[in-house]
Amino acid sequence: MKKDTGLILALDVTDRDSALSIVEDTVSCLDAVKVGYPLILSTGLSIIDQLRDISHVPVIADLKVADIPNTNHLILQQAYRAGASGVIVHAFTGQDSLMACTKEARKWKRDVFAVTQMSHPGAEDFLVDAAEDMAKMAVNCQATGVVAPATRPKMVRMIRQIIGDLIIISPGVGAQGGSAADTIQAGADYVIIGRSIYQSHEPGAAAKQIVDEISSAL
Ligand code: OMP
Repeated sequence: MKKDTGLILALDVTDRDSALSIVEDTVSCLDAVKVGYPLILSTGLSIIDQLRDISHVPVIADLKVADIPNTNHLILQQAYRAGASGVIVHAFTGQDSLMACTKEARKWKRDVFAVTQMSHPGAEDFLVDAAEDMAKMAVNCQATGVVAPATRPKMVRMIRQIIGDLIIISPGVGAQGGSAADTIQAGADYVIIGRSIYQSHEPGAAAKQIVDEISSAL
């Protein structure tokens, strides 16, 4: 994924026309589009190729894959076959499951991002001390990068120290209370932003404002 603006759009809408129109409005501000269950379940996996065709930016499939190694490998195979440039997977399932994902990613020469800690308050109910080990595991398994919470810049900073030059993609800016500038300054490479952009009356202007904030934080 080539870094230019530092912004990944989380396209969590549930109809194809809105999805295409939001991407058309914002594409000049985007390094990638992330699609997850809301859009894939409502439109089908073909949305990945369609978004790539109209935007010419990578499309990341946020499938939060969390299964046994064999099932993980089969899921990633389908996502890459559908045109995903990268897939978001969970790390808490352990080394063998994550290794199955990174092996599949290497086969396709695509990206895989492992979740270290989620951004919402409930992420602190369990696994609160596990983020550091999951980040180390992402390095050992040769993941492309990790997902780390923009709602906790200290955590982003800590994860950056562990993972060296692996990529950090960071959700939780805007609607969840995080700041793009703080997250980038803490060491994230990209922020992932959904509602603050796609719920705006002017998604293009909202995306531009965030890109300006990111570039002034660098
Ligand atoms: P907004 O809160 O609307 O900006 O969207 C954030 C996006 O990032 C959504 O697509 C979430 O599913 C996703 N996300 C998180 O919010 N928190 C996480 O810890 C991990 C993700 C993710 O993996 O992308």
